[in-house]
Amino acid sequence: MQPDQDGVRPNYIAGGWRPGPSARTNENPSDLDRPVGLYAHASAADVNDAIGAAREAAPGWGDAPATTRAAVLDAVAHELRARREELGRLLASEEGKTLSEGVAEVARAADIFRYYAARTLDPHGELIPSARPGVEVEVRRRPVGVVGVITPWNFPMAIPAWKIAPALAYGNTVVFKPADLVPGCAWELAAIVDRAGAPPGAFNLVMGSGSVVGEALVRHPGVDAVTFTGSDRVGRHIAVRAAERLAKVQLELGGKNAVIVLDDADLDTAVALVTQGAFFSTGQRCTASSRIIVTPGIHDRFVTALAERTRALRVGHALDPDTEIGPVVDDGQLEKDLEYVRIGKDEGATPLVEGSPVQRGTRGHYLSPTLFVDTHPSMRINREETFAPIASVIRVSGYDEALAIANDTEYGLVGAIVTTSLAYADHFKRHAQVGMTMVNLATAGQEYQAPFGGAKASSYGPREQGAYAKEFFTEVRTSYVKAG
Ligand code: TAP
Repeated sequence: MQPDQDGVRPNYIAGGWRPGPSARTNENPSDLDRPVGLYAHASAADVNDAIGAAREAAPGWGDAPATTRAAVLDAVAHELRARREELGRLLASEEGKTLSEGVAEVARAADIFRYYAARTLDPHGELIPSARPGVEVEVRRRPVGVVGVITPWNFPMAIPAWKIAPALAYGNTVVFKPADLVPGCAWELAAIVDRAGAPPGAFNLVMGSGSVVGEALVRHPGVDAVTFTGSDRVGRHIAVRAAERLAKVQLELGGKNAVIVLDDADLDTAVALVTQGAFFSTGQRCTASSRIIVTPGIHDRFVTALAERTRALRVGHALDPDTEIGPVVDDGQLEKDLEYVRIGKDEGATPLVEGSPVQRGTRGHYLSPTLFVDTHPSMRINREETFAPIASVIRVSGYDEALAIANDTEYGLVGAIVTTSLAYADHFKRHAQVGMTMVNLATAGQEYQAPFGGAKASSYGPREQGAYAKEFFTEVRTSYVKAG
């Protein structure tokens, strides 16, 4: 499928490409003078049609042999893997992460589709002994029906993949609304699913804003379940909308993730994993490390080494192979990032490395990273998710205080500890109030075959990824059977 004669890439509804009432330019944050392309916006009527098509396709897709669904998912995986360099460039161009990060994300999406192709052949039922003679109790997992998939802009390929692949694998049909800032990867994914042989209506793409397309999807009685990743504000709104009509909902929201660096930590390991977690992907990750909690015996050495590494980070065009930190996604996010640098200074934090907009060969949203020290846990930079290349160091007296501060947040996505002590590592794994813990590893870098999700305000509903995904994407039916 090529763009239409006006160069606009259309929506994908009921197995066909359909233009929308308007279109939006997909910006390239590394080079504002060279946009990525034009993408159609869907209307609320288009969304209704997509949901109608998904409803019509649901019985056939849900009852299709598992091998049929596996073949489609496998074909998607194959094309994603084969085109990972090209699609990684597109991803880096529209989102701003570096080319190597973009290619790795596409490869990961391919792995996710391949993984869920295999999951279609897992047993999805069990027999429970009955208390009555001659009776059998069967438990069977059935698809939920039509799933609305709503995704954020920061992982334009991986997050859609880890929602769409299990939805389809477990026999659901999908209406997918990507973030308006990154329609490019979503559009390519739709074209790939189409070529992979999904029947008409099994998968639909409706591009456009949250206020029109997202709302129409969330409110529609024909959508049985909504899986959402994004901000807490929108997530809470979606949860209320879903609850009003008793639709299933799964939310992955923000994070304010801590890394505890103890006196006995290996210094190089600590600096490397904090640099990775705090600044790579331009800090635009729900799993970013933003509160770095450090004990006194290592504090000064750690801060000196981290500041040196932070100053040396190369900020630049996402496609430049030398770049370590690509641009911020858009001007609104850049303004927000700079506002947090101002807030931190106003609150009395010391910007040991102060981030500021930087000029490069092309016009883009380039921002150097910020490292705050002498910060207090009550400061806004330590309480609010910044989604920016900003890290702040909190000095503590020892492990107990470090853990208390790490847990003193409304969020609970992931936490890390850097230590050579098995006792502290084990205590942290058991007492950190998060969904995922890391020991001597960065807060980012989760794997698709394991459950992903958080505690407290970071997540709501069943876990994503791995075999745990079936909790959300299936429902259980119990049958009592007596022969003759
Ligand atoms: P949001 O602004 O919440 O947007 C997420 C998605 O929801 C977008 O597709 C958005 O559409 C849509 N949306 C907005 N209003 C809606 C409405 N009323 N009804 C239905 N859909 C609506 O988040 P974002 O700015 O894209 O992403 C950043 C946030 O995502 C951060 O808070 C971050 O922590 C979180 N995040 C969490 C995770 C996990 S796994 N926990 C992973 C990545 C990101 P538009 O495109 O039109 O805005």
